[in-house]
Amino acid sequence: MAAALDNDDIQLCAPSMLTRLRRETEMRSKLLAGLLASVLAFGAGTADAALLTYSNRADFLADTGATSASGVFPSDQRGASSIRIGQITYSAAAAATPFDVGLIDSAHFPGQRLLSVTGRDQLNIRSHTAPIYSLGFDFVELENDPGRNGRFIDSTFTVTLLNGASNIIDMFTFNAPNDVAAFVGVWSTDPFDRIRIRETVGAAENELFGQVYTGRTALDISQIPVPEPAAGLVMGMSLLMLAGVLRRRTRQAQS
Ligand SMILES: [Ca+2]
Ligand SMILES: [Ca+2]
Ligand SMILES: [Ca+2]
Repeated sequence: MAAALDNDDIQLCAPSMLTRLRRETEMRSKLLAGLLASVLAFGAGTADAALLTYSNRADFLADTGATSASGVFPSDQRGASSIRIGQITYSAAAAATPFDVGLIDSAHFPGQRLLSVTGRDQLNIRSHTAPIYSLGFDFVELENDPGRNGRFIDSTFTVTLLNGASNIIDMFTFNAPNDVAAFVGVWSTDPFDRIRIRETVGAAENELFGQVYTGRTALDISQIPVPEPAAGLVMGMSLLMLAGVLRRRTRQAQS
C-alpha cells in the first residue's frame, strides 16, 4: 500500500529529500496503479500479469499496434462447432454447440457480417499467430433490436486469457453499452494465444461478435496510467515545500 507522508516527513524535509520523496511517492502510485489494474481486471484472480482493457477500438489499435486477424467475415458459414476465419479459430464452449456465422447483419456494423452463438453466448477464440499480447473484438449487445431473440438481459461477460489450452494468464469482465457498435479489447504484459468468452450474466438472447484484432507488442507496466495523487497528498506536498521555504527564511533571519 502507498504510505502517505506524515508530519515527521514535513518537519524534517530538506529540498533534496523532497525530490526523493516525490519520486518514491510516484513509484508507489505507479505500483499501486499496476496492482489496481490487476485487481480490477481480475476479480478474485491469482495470476500476476497486468492488463489494460479498452472499449474504444481506435485507442486500442493506436496503443497496441494490433491489426485485424480475422478480416471481414465471409458472407455465410454455419453449422460447425469450430470455424477458422483468417488467423482466428472460433469454437463453441461446448463441443456439440453449433455456430452460426455470417447470418446476421447489424445496422451498427454496416457491410459486415457478425457471428452469433446458439444458446447462452459462450465461445473460445484462438489466434494462429502466437504468442500475442493484445486482442480485441467488435461486439453488439442487442436490447431493442429485432435480432435479439428472447427476453433482454443486460449481460456480463468474463474473458479469460490463456497461453496454451490450460495456462490461465489473467481475466477481466465487461458489460458493453446496448444497441451500439461496441468494442472489447485487452493488452497484457504476458503472452497469450487464446481467450474464453463466457456470458456469466445473461442467457440465449443474442449478442453479436465481430472481427478480431491482435497485436504482438507486450504491454509495459510503465504504460499503465498513473492516477492523480489524492488531494491530501497534494496538500501535504504543498505544506512540505512551504515548511522548507519558512525554514530557509528563519535561518537567513538568524544569520
Ligand atoms: Ca444480453
Ligand atoms: Ca450492456
Ligand atoms: Ca446472451
